[in-house]
This record gives sequence, C-alpha cells and structure tokens, in this order.
Amino acid sequence: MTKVTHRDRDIFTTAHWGTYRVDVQDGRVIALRDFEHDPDPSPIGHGIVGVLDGPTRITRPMVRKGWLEHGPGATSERRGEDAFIPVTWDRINDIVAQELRRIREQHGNGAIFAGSYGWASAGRFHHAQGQLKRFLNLNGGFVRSVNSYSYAAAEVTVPHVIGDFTQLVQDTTSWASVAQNAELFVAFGGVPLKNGQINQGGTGRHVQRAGLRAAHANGVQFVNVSPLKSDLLEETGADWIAPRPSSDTALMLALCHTLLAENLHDRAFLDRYCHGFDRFAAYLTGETDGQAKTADWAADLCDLPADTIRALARRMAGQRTMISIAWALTRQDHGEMAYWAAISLAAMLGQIGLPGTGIGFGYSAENFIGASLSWPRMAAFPQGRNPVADFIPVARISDMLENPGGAYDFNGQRRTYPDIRMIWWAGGNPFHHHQDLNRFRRALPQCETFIVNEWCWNATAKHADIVLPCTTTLERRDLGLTPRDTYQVVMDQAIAPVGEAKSDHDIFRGIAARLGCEEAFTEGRTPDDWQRHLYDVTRQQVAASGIALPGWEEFQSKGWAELPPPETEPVLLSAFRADPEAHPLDTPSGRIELFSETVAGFGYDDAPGHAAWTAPVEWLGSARPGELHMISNQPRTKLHSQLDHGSVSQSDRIRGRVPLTMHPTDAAARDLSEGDIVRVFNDRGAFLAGLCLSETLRPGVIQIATGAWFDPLDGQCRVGNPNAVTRDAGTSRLAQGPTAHSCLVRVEAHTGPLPEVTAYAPPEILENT
Ligand SMILES: Nc1nc2c(c(=O)[nH]1)N[C@H]1C(S)=C(S)[C@@H](COP(=O)(O)OP(=O)(O)OC[C@H]3O[C@@H](n4cnc5c(=O)[nH]c(N)nc54)[C@H](O)[C@@H]3O)O[C@H]1N2
Ligand SMILES: Nc1nc2c(c(=O)[nH]1)N[C@H]1C(S)=C(S)[C@@H](COP(=O)(O)OP(=O)(O)OC[C@H]3O[C@@H](n4cnc5c(=O)[nH]c(N)nc54)[C@H](O)[C@@H]3O)O[C@H]1N2
Ligand SMILES: [Mo]
Repeated sequence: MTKVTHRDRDIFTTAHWGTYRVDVQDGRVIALRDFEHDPDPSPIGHGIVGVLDGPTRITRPMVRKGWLEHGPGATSERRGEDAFIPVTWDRINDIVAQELRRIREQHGNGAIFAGSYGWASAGRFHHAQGQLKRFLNLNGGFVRSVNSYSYAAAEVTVPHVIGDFTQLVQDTTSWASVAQNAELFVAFGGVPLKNGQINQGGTGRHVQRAGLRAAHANGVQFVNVSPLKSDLLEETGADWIAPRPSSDTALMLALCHTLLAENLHDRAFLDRYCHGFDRFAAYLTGETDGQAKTADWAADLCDLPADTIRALARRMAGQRTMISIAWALTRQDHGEMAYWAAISLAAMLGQIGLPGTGIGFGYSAENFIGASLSWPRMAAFPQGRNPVADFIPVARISDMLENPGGAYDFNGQRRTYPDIRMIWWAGGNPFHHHQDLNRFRRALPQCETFIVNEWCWNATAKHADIVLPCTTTLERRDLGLTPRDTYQVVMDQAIAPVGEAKSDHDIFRGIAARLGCEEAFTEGRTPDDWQRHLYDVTRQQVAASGIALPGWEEFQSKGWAELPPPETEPVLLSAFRADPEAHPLDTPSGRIELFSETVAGFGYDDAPGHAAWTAPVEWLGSARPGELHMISNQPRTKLHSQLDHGSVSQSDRIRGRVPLTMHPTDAAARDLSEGDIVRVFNDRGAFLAGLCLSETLRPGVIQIATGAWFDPLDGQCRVGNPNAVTRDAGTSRLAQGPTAHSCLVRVEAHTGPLPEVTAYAPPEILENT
C-alpha cells in the first residue's frame, strides 16, 4: 500500500474545476476548502466528498462473466447486463497481456482502437490517455481518433479559412482588452457562466464573471443570440435574440448581406486582408444560386423579424464590435458553416486584429479563454511514436464499428474504416459523450474485447469486458502544471488508494512487465522521479521565456506558485493586422479565405467553398407537429459525467431524474406541469427527466444538460442522458464532427410506475468464483 505522507502544511489539490485544500480525517476525505486566491470558486469539486468509496467505487480488477467463461467475442451482446468477477492484479495482468498478444497476432495493431477520447483528470503526469498511448505505442500502436467532441467542425474548417483553430482559441483577445476597447459584444451562444467554471488541466483563478462585469461596467453593451436567456449574465443587461437553434448561419449570412446592401462593409479590410470576397459576395447577392441572403430571407429561417436582423447589422457596423461564437455552434448539422459565416461577418466589419474587437472563438466555453495568460511551454509525459497511421474522426465510432472496410469522406480524403477487434478506454466516458447511445450499444459487439480503466461504475465501466480500477487524483501525487491558469499547484496524495485501485501509470507498468517492456515504459523512473523531471524541464523552459518558477523544494513546501501576466494584453491576430505581409496567416493565400479553393476543390455537396446555408436535417424548420428542438448543453453542476454520482450533481434532481427546461406554452400544449416526470423520445430512443418551466427559453426548444450516467432499459435512459435520443451523424463530409445539438424530440408525461434508477448502483459482482 502506498504510504501517505503529510507535510506541515494543508493538503492541496487541483482539478479541471478548481483548486482546493483537502481535509482528511482517519484516512478519509471529509471536506474540500476553496482556494483563497480564487475570486469565484466553483462548487463542482465538493461533489467528490462522499463518492471516493462506497458502492459506486471500483475497488478490484474485474472481468465480465461471459468474457471470462466463453472467451473474447462470444457473449459481447451481454455487455452492460452481465455480472462481473473480481480477480487479482496478478491474474488480470496475465489476462490483458495475453489478450493484447492474441489481437496483435491474429489481427494486427490496426485492429486496436484506443482513441480513448475524454477529459480524464487534471495533472500533468497521471494523464490517463497519455499513459495508455505511451503503453500501446511501445506495443505496436493503435488506431487513434482526431479532433474533439467540443469543436471538431471548427478544427477542420477554420485552418482552411484563418489558421490553426486551437492556436486561435489560445490567442483570444483578453477580457481586459474587450472592456477597454469594445462597445458591443455580440455572443452567439452567449457566455454562460456555468461553463467558465471549467479549465482543462487545473483552475486556480476563475475570471469569466469578472471579465463580463468589467466589460459591462466600462459600458460595453451585450447581445445574447441564443435559445436560452440564461446564457448571459443577467446584470450585463444583454439584449436577447433567440433565433431557431441551428439557424445561426442563415442569421449571419443575412447580417453580411445587410452590410453589403447598405454599403456598411469595410472594403479596405476585405481588399488587404481577405481572399475571395467577390465569390462570397456573389453568393450573398444570389448571383450564384438565385437566392439573395437578405434579412427577409433569413427572417423566415430563423423565425426572427427582418428588422431585428437589419438593426443588428447596422449596430455592429456602427460600433466597435466583438463577435463571440460558442463552440456549441459546431456541434450541429453543418456546424462548419456557422464558424465560416462568423469569420466572414467579422471580416466584413473589418475589426479583426484591433484591440477588444473582431472575433473570439469561445468566450462561452472555458475559463482560460479571454484570461490574460502568458502561455509558457510546459513539459509533457512523452507518449512515443505510434507505428499505426490509421485514425478516425472522433465522433465516427459507431460508423466505424458498423462498417469495417467502409469508405467515408473527411477533409479532402477518401478513407476506409478499420476492422476493430479491441477497444481500450482510459479517462473518457463514451457511454455519456457519444450521440445515439442505443446505436453505439448495438454496434459495440463488433469488437471482441473492451477494456476500460475507471474509478467508478459508470455506464462505460459497466459495458466493459475488463475493468482496471484506477485511483482518483486524491489518491496519488501529481503536478498541477498548466499554461491555462496563472496558478500552478502541487497535487498532494490526500488518502491511500481505495481498495486495490492503482494509478493508470502503475496499471500499465504491471501489464508492461508481462510484455517485457516495463523498463521501456518507465525508463527506470518512479512516478515521483517523473514528476520531478517534468517540473524541472518545465522550469527551465519557462525560464527561457523570462518566467521564474520556484525550485522544486520551495514549490512543494508552499503548495502553489503563480505565473506572471503577459507583458501586453492579448489581441487576436494583431500581428497579422499590423503587417499581413510579414505575418501571413497559415492559409494558402496567407489571408482570411472567405472563399477557399481547397475546400471548393473537395467537391462536397454538403460543404461548399465559402460560408453557405444548408438546412439541417433536424431543426424547427423541419419539425412535424408536436416535435421540439432539444438543446443538450454543458452541465452547471459537474464536468460532463464526472461526479454525476456526487452530492452537487444530485442536488437538483427531480424524483431522481435530471431537470429539463420547457417553455410554459409548450408544457400547456402537452398538459404538463412543473415537477412532472416526462418521457422525451424519438425514433432513436427515449429518456426520462423532471420538468422545469421557464419563460427564459425560446418556445419550441427544450434544454437538458448532458452528463447523467446512462441507465438504459429497452432503449430508454431512466435518469436523463440526452444522448439516448441525439443524432449520430457527421456535420458534413468536410469535418465529420458530432451533431448533438441538431435533434428533434417529442415530450409526453411519463405514465405508470416510475422505474428504479440503477445508474448509481454497481453491477452484479460474483464473489468466490
Ligand atoms: N448531447 C451532447 N453530448 C455531448 C456534448 C454535448 O454538448 N451534447 N458535449 C461533448 C463534449 S464537448 C465533450 S468534451 C464530451 C465529454 O466527454 P468525456 O470527456 O468522455 O466526459 P467525462 O465525463 O469528462 O469523462 C471522463 C472520464 O474519465 C474518468 N476519469 C477521471 N479521472 C481519471 C483517471 O485518472 N484515470 C482514468 N482512467 N479515468 C479517469 C471519469 O470518471 C470519467 O468517466 O461529451 C460530448 N458529448
Ligand atoms: N460546468 C461545465 N462547464 C463546461 C463543461 C461542463 O461539462 N461543465 N464542458 C466544457 C467543455 S468540454 C466544452 S467543449 C465547453 C463547451 O462550450 P460551449 O459549446 O459554449 O457550451 P454549451 O453549454 O454546449 O453551449 C453554450 C450555449 O450555446 C447555446 N446554443 C446551443 N445551440 C445553439 C444554437 O443553435 N444557436 C445559438 N445561438 N446558441 C446555441 C446553448 O443555449 C448553450 O447554453 O464547455 C466547457 N465547460
Ligand atoms: Mo468539450
């Protein structure tokens, strides 16, 4: 058992949602205390107290009964229903090593899928995906996934238009610059404070609320373009415009058309900094397709008054304007085009690259966006080289499992789906995050062996063949080093590992020993050695950019360190604006491509070479009577599915079900009242939820947060995971991103006895077999 040592200072931890001091009594965590330097701490972290042990905790290695008794593949359709048999680490290491060998010999490494998408936990060393990938790279490699569920459509499209997307997100103009320089902030998808609780890799200083407040106090006016009024802090006094969901591209095109028709566009900017405006303009005027993209045209599509659209265009042209575009707009049918349209609109306004104005890719999304950060380069645990070149776009997993050898298009490539026999997940929860989970469940038996590293019995663990129990961050030492926050935090081990749980690193080390690559995996370093090494390398690297981090001992004894702010406030694309010849964009023309020959050359009917409107398959414009548009956005009480079983996430449940918000008119039409248990359904599946009524969302739209632990019974989730009904299809042939937000459903009262929630109970575990 790992020895827990406590220094003469408080125990610190950091997570994607905050930094805390940990109170431990008799070897158990009894409370977390918010970090005193955080101006706006998040309650999310407190949800962990109480679930570190107990029935939802996985305490021993487990093998699914049917898999153990009948071998790989024989009973795969029993996944999610079968019992589990606990085994020793010795035995599980043998089993996993042998199965990995078998798959490699019989099918090759190209039959192993370990995209393993997911947020795992914060901490620079104990990063589950990094550990898994390093281990598999030493064993012949694996099929990976590319891009994210967050914004895949933008990751593929934006580089064709204006440059590397993640770099643009990192370079976002700061809140301080917005407050000082903008007059108008138009937020497509709002800036919901619920999202700013999160920062990938650790959070010590929540700044989103202060950023909004400072801008408001300095006179910046806000417009919230969203189906939800609550997507913007009430005290900003934001105007609320609520177009039909998934119609933003039409709205933005009409804003562009109005600018053009009223000669409000910045010709000089378009000439100097952009490529292909004439081609785009020909589309706007209808020269190319016979349909002018006027405000009247968009009014019908967006179900907004045309005058509202024209007035917004004039206002944006008349004021120093920042456009913010939520990542949610990518998670829709044709999500590529909302981003291209927003860039085109910002280009026509001509304010890109100037302080406080232009465009921002996701002020809505995470705390670090718009925070003033210096972005030093930090060391990462090396993953090695993957000998397998094959990959899939991340959200195409069910397609892959259903069509081995099948062809598909992606970003100009004609590709073939691999024939996958083994899937390994560490640090993600596909049975929460993927769309149309009933389809995913039906497709999963294509793979013979599904291995999952997890600490809690969520739906992914329950659907596994082999479960490797991992520790949480509170049961191991780690490093909270992140460029996305000013605070760098030690991550102490607060308690001993629960049960027989091991860190992902130790799990892979044990299997590596069976496969003869333990030394190559660890390089002879213990986890503590690795952390010291990563810290020292980071310290040297940041010193090169003039930033001083304390020495190891000082860092350890204080518990945290603070990075200085950047010398100047970040302004997105300011260098390009100052001198486009010296600082060209990473696009074929070096300019903003309002028309892209590259994308046009792909010849995709669903993704032309400029921002364009194509009606989504599912939206209010195609709804049959009684259908509603479901928004399944990020949860306020947790990060995705993490800690869904904890007290914070469970606190807002209505008779054990996730709250679902509906407009009173839609409720009246269905004879539903506040607090009712409702059944939300379509041809793909169903889920139960608890009804909340509110006039702060657009009629015809319902909203439910993602993240509840999937609890299927005959295709119906008993708790309220919206992915029981979402549509699993790519955004287009260009990006093949997820489209969770384009989804039509029906809602009715649940009748009959309320089924028992089983999501938070362990599966059947057979002792002594
Ligand atoms: N309908 C709908 N679906 C969506 C979205 C939406 O908007 N609507 N959003 C999508 C988006 S943007 C995202 S990013 C995804 C998020 O999807 P995920 O990132 O898969 O969701 P998480 O719940 O964060 O999953 C992380 C898992 O890692 C586990 N974990 C934590 N620490 C460790 C560790 O140290 N080791 C190991 N092995 N495991 C650990 C947690 O218990 C949890 O099960 O969901 C997507 N799904
Ligand atoms: N508390 C918390 N914060 C999180 C996360 C979490 O799980 N919990 N997840 C993090 C992750 S991984 C990500 S990727 C980011 C995601 O960041 P976002 O994508 O910005 O987050 P969402 O909440 O999905 O969407 C923001 C808002 O967009 C609105 N919206 C949805 N569809 C449309 C539309 O068609 N048009 C318009 N105009 N608005 C629309 C919704 O009302 C929604 O509230 O959030 C991060 N922050
Ligand atoms: Mo995400």
